[in-house]
Parts: sequence; structure tokens; C-alpha cells
Amino acid sequence: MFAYKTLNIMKTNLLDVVTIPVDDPVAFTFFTGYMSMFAASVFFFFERSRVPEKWKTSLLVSGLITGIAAVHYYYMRDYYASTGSNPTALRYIDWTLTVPLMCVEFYLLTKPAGATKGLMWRLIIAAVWMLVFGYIGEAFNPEGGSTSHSVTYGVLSTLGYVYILYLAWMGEVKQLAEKTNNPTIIRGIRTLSWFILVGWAIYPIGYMCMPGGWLNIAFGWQPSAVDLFYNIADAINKIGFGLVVYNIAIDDLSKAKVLAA
Ligand SMILES: *C/C=C(C)/C=C/C=C(C)/C=C/C1=C(C)CCCC1(C)C
Repeated sequence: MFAYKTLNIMKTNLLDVVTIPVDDPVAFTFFTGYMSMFAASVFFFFERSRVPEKWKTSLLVSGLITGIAAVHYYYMRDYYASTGSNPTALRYIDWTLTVPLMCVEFYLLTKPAGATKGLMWRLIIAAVWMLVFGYIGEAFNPEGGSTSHSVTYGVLSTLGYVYILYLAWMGEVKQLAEKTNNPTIIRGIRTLSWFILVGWAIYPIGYMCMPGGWLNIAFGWQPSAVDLFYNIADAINKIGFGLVVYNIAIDDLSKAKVLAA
């Protein structure tokens, strides 16, 4: 009798753990997001010992970005699995820590060419602006969904996003990258700028799937798609960003080896 009961409990637990991720694409991406962020962190932390001294901080930051995300994905995955709703607060806490760290990556890459702390803070403040208004848009969206609410805060948030795009593509970040006269850094910054332009643009698409959002109204895209887009975008951007930085460091390493030989 007792054994039977125990078995049943085990069976239920197994069913919870194994079946939800495979027949629910949102849960599935929470799970794979968690695993890939974790693996990326291990990779960046181990590779850090191999790159030239001046890139070690950059690689540490890459590992922190995916590491912080992995911890949040662990909790978001559970939150989604047990409630079926969007883990909005956890999501924005994660972003508030990781997006500024991505700004720090830009700063570290352009510092040899004279980037100031002022530039770093402008990037960070623009990022926090973008996230605060995004959070108000999502977390305080009235019951049933309000289009005017989501549009108002979506537009305010986008101003911060556009300012970051401006700095990366035309402003100081771009100018400093060119000043390094280092083709590896110029190319690396250019790739990161593409990530911001294309990879980051996935986030507003997810945002518009919330109740009352434009894509929710126009195509009936469901609120759970918010997390589908966010999860896919996070994997592309957080791991991708780290790999670009890693490539810059490794390129430098192979150049140093050629010189030594
Ligand atoms: C690792 C997490 C990253 C790179 C998160 C980036 C998030 C954004 C670029 C979010 C942007 C938003 C808008 C531009 C308008 C609508 C609200 C947001 C916050 C989804």
C-alpha cells in the first residue's frame, strides 16, 4: 500500500517534469534557455584563462551575463510551469542586471581608444530607461489588456532603445571603435551593433503579444508568446554577445602567437 502510494507520487513528479517542456513550446524554451545559458557560462569562465590579460574582464562579464540569466531561467521555468503565466518581475530583474552588463562590454571594448565612464553611464541609463518603461507597460497593463497603455509605455521604452542604437551605429561607440585602428575590434563592435539592431528588435515583438498589444489585437497572438519571443531573443543575444567578445579575444591571441613565432 505504502509502496504503491510512493510510486504514484514519483510518477506524478516525473510527469510534471518530463512532459510539460515537450508539448509546450514556451516551457520548452524556458528549459533549453536555462541549459544553454548555464553551458555558455561554464564555457566563458573556463576560456577566460586562455585569453590575453587585457580581455579577461570582458570574458568574465560575458560569463556573468549568461550566469545571471541561467539563475533567473531556473526560477522563471518553475514559475511558468506551475502558474502558466508570464514571470514578468523575474524577467525584468534579470534584464536590469544583464543589459547594463552588455553596456559594460561596449565600454571595455572601446576603453583602449579612450571611452569614458560617462559613455558607459549614458548607455546604462538609456538601458534602464528602456526597461523601466517596458516593465510599467507589462506589469501595470490593466486586466483584459489596454492598447493605449501598452503603446504609451512601449513608445517611451523605445526612446531608450533608439538612443543606444544611435550611440552604437553613429555616436561615440562607433567613433571610438574606429579610433582603435584595430580591425578585430572594429568588426567586433559592428557585429555587436547588428545584435542590437536585429536581435534586440525581437523583444518589442514579444511585448506586443501581451493582452491589448498590437500583435495580440491584429493577429490574435497569445500572451504566452511574449515569453516565447523573449526566450529566443535572450539565447541569441546573451550567448551571441559573449561569443563575439570571445572571438575578439581569441583573434588577439592568435595574432600574438604569430608575432611570437
Ligand atoms: C539579455 C536581455 C536583453 C538584451 C534584453 C533586451 C530588451 C529589450 C531591447 C527590450 C526592449 C523593449 C522595447 C524596445 C519596447 C517595448 C518594451 C521592451 C522593454 C520589450
